[in-house]
Amino acid sequence: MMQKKFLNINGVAHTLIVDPEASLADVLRGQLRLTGTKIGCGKAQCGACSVIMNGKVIMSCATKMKRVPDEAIITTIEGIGTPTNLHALQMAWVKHGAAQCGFCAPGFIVSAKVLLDQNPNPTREEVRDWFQKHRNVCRCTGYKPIVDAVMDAARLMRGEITPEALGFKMPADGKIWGTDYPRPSAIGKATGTINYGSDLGLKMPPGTLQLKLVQAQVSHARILSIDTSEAEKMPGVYKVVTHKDVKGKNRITGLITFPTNKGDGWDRPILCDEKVFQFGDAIAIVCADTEANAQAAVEKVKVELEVLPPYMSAPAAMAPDAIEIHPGTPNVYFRQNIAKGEDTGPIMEKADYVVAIEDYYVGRQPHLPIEPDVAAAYFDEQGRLVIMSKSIGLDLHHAMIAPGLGIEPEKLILAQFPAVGGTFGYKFSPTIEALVGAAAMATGKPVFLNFNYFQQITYTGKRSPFFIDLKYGANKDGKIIAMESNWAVDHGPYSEFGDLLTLRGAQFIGAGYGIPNIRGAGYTVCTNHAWGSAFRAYGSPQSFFASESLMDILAEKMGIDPLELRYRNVYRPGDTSPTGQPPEVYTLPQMIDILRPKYKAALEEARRLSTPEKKRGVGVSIGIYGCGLDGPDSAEVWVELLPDGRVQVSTNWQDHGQGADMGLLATSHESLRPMGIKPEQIKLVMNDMAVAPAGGPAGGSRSQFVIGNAVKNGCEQLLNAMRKPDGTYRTYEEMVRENIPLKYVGKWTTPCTPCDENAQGSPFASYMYGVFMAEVEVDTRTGKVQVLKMTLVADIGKIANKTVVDGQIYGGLAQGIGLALTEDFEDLNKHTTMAACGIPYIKDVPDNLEVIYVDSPRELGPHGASGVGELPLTSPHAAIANAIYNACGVRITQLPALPEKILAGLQGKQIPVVRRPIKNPPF
Ligand code: MCN
Ligand code: FES
Ligand code: FES
Repeated sequence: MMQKKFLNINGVAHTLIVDPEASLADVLRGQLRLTGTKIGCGKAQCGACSVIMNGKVIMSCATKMKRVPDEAIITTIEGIGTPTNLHALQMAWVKHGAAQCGFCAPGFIVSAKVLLDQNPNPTREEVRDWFQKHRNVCRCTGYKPIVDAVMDAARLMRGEITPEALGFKMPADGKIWGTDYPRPSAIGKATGTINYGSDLGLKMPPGTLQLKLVQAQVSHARILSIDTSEAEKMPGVYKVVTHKDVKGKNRITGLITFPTNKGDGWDRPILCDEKVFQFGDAIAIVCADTEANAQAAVEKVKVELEVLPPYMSAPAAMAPDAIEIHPGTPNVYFRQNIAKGEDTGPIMEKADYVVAIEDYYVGRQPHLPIEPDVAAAYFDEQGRLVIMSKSIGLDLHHAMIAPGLGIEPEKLILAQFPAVGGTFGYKFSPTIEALVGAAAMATGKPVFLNFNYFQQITYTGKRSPFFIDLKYGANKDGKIIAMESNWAVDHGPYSEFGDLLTLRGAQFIGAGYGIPNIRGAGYTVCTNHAWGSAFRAYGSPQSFFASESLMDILAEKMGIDPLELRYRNVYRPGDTSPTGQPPEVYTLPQMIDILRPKYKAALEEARRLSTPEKKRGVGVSIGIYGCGLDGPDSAEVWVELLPDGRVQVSTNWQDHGQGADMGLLATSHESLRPMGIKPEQIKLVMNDMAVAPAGGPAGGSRSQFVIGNAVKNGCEQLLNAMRKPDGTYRTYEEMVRENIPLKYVGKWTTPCTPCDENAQGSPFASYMYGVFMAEVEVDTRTGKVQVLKMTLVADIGKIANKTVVDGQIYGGLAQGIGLALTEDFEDLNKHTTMAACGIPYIKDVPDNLEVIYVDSPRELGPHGASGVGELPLTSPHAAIANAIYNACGVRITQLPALPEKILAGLQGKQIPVVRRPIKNPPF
């Protein structure tokens, strides 16, 4: 039964026929195509769907049409301002980089509009209170840029500043490199006009099939039969696709590169055939005319299973009686040794100080982008299958899914949606690309699939937990002379990149210190919990949690200050990394010098303000990460002079929200600046394999460094071709007249050597370095920790865009706070919503985030730049754990540091821990 509604939406009177049970969000987006309003959690937890109704902020996902009063006055982001007529809030959002992925921006902006209507002169704390109350969540920005934007918008609305103050001021030298030039996609994001996957999905042509998945509800099982006959008869159903319809090998290949891996990398089905390996595994795809019809038919697919024991952690899967999850491949399928310098045994015996820890554990951190996973597929006019998704590795995923789908590589094109609402690395793995591909191939029709948030959480990859044992031996001066490590990686059921991740343990446990002698081994373990995918800082948060906690333990044992102990040990000329590589810069001592006075002041303040109920503490840590894929890493960029004098720069520098468009523009502009080009004369062509070459995946904080160098190379070739003997530059017409080619292929490869079987090598040509400081307050009655301030002294080389890098760091620090205190994906019954997974809301993240950059140009970096994306998440959580200990004497060994663990520690009880894995398993 439908209802007639009279509504005033963005100043326009609408008569609508609606389903009273439909949500306002669905009506706005689906019926009115007002796609600026986004749907994230779908459960009144994130505020992405916020709109204004009769002067109040409401969550439209949770507002049924029957509760929308007749003649309601509704304002969506489209009613706030437009690209050519921006509202003050939108101008300020652009200025402050408050939209990174931008998926949260419309919800925040409409929410802030009501705040400023009610309170034109709010304090920062009032702004924070407002967003806390209205549950506006941002996963990218760390919130600070959003508060900055609201404060500036309020100033503009009060007439205290002019709109020009929020615009970009071009410096006299015309240089945008290193400035706060706004990213090209900022206006589209702040106005809700740029299309994300779910928006484009609504705008697909008639006849597009809507897909829903039949997913496993158990974690480990043998499939006995799949019966689709009843489902196929359901209304609107076009076809139910199973593994039998997949033309190729029906496997996603992990492109295994390590010969000692006991698996073959062909372990992940596109659609399950013989076994279910984890909860949520896709068994069938219902293709129907509408989402509702597809969902109804999902219930009718009959799957007969023989349920097997699920191994939900590395210890369980390593137990001697555990069966092989992938028959024929042992559950412990890869071992990575590390051996640097001399045998550590005798050195430990002679060491003045020896400290050791066991089973340090960083859990299965969920990525929690606000936008759930989404993909579409269709055949183009050349008969090619085009898959659009949130992929951050288009060319990589192409190679991973083409054989499984059974498609000729040249017949498959991958592209990103125009905007992607955050991935933080989960999209380094293909997720639903092969599913939409298989459905399009089986039906010949355009298809569309959008996960809900439950699916996003339960069926995308997660950070892989590490269990780490670690020992340091130090001399009487506190110099670490030997390290012994042992680590087990719970990589879930799919092996893709699991060997590489295990190698990260060798590369980053103890990184930052010139430890001359190291022995250890890491093991990759197959389990039935969520498959391991990349997560920002991949492998390093696990590594640093152990090595940076042990650093504090050593300092305490020696009776010296933890920052000073680090100062004695950090890389100096002559030192090498755990992989035996000399660092490319030696900035860590200088960085500690910068932090020292702030650290002393913070300790002093903590002492002064501590009370028995609220104990304060300060902790520090070192964090390092490499920029690049391991070993030689390449990118390609096309640079072409266009007839109108503009230069077109094309590459796949995939954007998750980090600012690929800005990085490409700034780097191109700086490289082409000698010809006097303006930024608006550079045309970017990005993230579509049909029109742009491989830049390589946007992981490993590699893009600015690696793609940036290819950009520079291509631009230099064009400039050389355009340059006349007198030093001026040819026009397009002159180039054509002189028959000089207009298009140049820029290429660059990192001069790296991969690590050998002892993890020795030079895997990365540039690193990012950070010294973190956390200031916390522990409530001794509840065990709850509040982070009061985070400080990061950062060496990221030269900066391409200041607003972008600030935003990257604030956002990464916020994720570090989540990792330290709240975030987890462990319990399949509990950790199923954004809030239950522990996403930090604005009041969980301090407004006081301080970043200090050291100016240290990289010789190999494009215009001196290194990377930034992952640095802020390398070890902020270790600083927080150290600060908790400093505050109240409780040492948390397994994250997250939930209140109950801290309370147990305060009461002298055993702190609950995850089961311990078998040490040195047979291999
Ligand atoms: N940059 C800069 N100056 C430098 C280094 C980088 O201005 N010296 C800019 C670059 O131009 C780019 C950004 O900083 O806009 C990040 O650059 P880089 O460190 O090279 O990383 P990538 O572009 O390869 O991005 C990936 C990185 C990773 S691996 C993850 S995971 C991640 C991240 O960046 N996921 C993100 N940042 C994210 N930010 C958002 N909002 N959403 C994600 O999903
Ligand atoms: Fe509605 Fe999250 S609150 S989508
Ligand atoms: Fe807020 Fe990405 S910018 S979620």
